Amino acid sequence: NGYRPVLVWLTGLSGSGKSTLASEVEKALFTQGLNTYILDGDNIRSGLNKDLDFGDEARKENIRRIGEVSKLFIDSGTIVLTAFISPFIDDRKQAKDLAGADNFIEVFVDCPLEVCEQRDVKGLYKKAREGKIKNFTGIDSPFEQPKNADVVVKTNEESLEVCTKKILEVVLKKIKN
Ligand code: GGZ
Repeated sequence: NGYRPVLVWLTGLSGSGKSTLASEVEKALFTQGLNTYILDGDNIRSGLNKDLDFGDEARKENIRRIGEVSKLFIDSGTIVLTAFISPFIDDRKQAKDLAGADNFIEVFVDCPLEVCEQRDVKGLYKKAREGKIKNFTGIDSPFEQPKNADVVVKTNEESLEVCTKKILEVVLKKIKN
């Protein structure tokens, strides 16, 4: 169908803006007539991965399965956008190897912990601080920042529009060659 299907992998803390950005980028791609699919906690952790919690091993397995599912979508010619914290460098690398480096775009949704915690859209940071949720990323579970992301968007400094544009540019370039 004339373009290269890619996996757009968003990584970042809870509340950094991954899902919002994925859906903005999807809208823009849709406008161009491109087929897309978003994988996020809402459609993966509630179903396929509902057996997994937030321990290190479970997160690893979460990302492994998401990588495999993403590959199937790519094979079908669909552009995939994933919005998971995906805190470990090795797991993101595994997804990249699975998709193939030529089909993979790593997007670091970079937002300081303090800002994510202030936003606290779902009140989860508060619960984590109170010890009501264990292993919360950024509080008592690690986040390994990407060192060579294809795109870095700073959602606390750049507007949603600018962040979306930055991602879109890289995606459009990649799918055309
Ligand atoms: C991090 C947690 C946790 C813990 C529940 N740590 O902001 P949200 O709510 O909607 O996104 C977070 C989501 C993280 O799931 P992921 O599948 O993206 O994580 S990972 O890639 O690390 O496997 C948050 C909610 O689930 N959540 N408990 N302990 N986020």
